Amino acid sequence: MSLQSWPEPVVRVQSLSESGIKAIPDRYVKPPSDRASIVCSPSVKDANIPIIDLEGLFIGANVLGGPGNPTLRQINEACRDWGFFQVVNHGVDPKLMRAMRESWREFFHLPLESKQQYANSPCTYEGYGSRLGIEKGAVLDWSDYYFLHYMPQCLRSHEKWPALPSSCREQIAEYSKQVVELSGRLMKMLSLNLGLPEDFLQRCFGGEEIGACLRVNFYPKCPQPDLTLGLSSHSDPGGLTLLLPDENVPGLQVRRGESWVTVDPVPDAFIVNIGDQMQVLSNAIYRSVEHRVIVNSAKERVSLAFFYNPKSDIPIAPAPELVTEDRPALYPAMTFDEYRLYIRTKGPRGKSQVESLKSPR
Ligand SMILES: O=C(O)CCC(=O)C(=O)O
Repeated sequence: MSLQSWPEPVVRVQSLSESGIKAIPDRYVKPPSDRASIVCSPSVKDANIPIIDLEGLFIGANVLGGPGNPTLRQINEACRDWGFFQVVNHGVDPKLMRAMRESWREFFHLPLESKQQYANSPCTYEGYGSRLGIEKGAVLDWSDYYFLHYMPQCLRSHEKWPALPSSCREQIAEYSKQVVELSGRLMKMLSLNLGLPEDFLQRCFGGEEIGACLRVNFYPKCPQPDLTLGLSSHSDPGGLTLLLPDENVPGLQVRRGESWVTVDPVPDAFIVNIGDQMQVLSNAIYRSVEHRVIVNSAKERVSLAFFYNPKSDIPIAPAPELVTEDRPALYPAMTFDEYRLYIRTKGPRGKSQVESLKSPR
């Protein structure tokens, strides 16, 4: 299989949705076991991922308080148990967050020709896209997206970011700067919670040379939401994800045992989740958890997923400090470049990749 081009002509889901079709094409119909209509078990019906207030936990880049700090303890618990949490009072400007989300909504509502000039290929995935994975005949998700690099600096190319709406490029730059700062603070908190020096995880990720990219997801209205998904179940391949959801339209579901919990977004919060690289580095003390997105017939949905990843060519393996006789290293070392080829080729597939890596005991 070649990552040079898509195996079939690209169909924009938004165009399908706007064409007024009453039934979705077979390409988008999921097998019954993957559909969103599976009822939640009563024990998780009212559950929601933890909401954590970061007020007063840091000054600038400095994290205040040690592992005994109640907020750090909450974060530690959330990383071990849910793999997901929402943060409020996180230091990123809420006005900028809202403006950024609205600019992207505007981008997706531009005429098709304006978006097509950014059409992406599976070679880098940068630009305007409508599928993940290059398997011919694969069942597809009900969404379009835009993917771009912010870091490393050598991959940042403003020409690959949308020129319209006119404020978009400037907003992307400022938003990404602020979200990278927040991610850096979270990395410190996670290091401390693992009993490691506060710069430990950042150093493992390559220090200043981390990777950071943004995927903006657009989920158009869907005439048969019960038959499909906006994004199939997956765990994120990278380090940490900071998601800015659509405030008014829930859609993200997080796996909880055999059930799925629909996240209720808190205004101006980020939804943070642990990615596979963090699961590997922490030797599975922290868990990357499967999630997926459901769609609906009444409202479109926009979300911005910011991925904070290790430098792409350094080997990531369980931290020796977290490997013991009782808990041997669960994963072999692998670079993120090697690791992400799996999702880029096969598309989203639950947790199959990180699980398949587990070293035989
Ligand atoms: O749209 C969402 O809520 C989640 C998006 C997501 O999981 C992703 O982009 O990887």
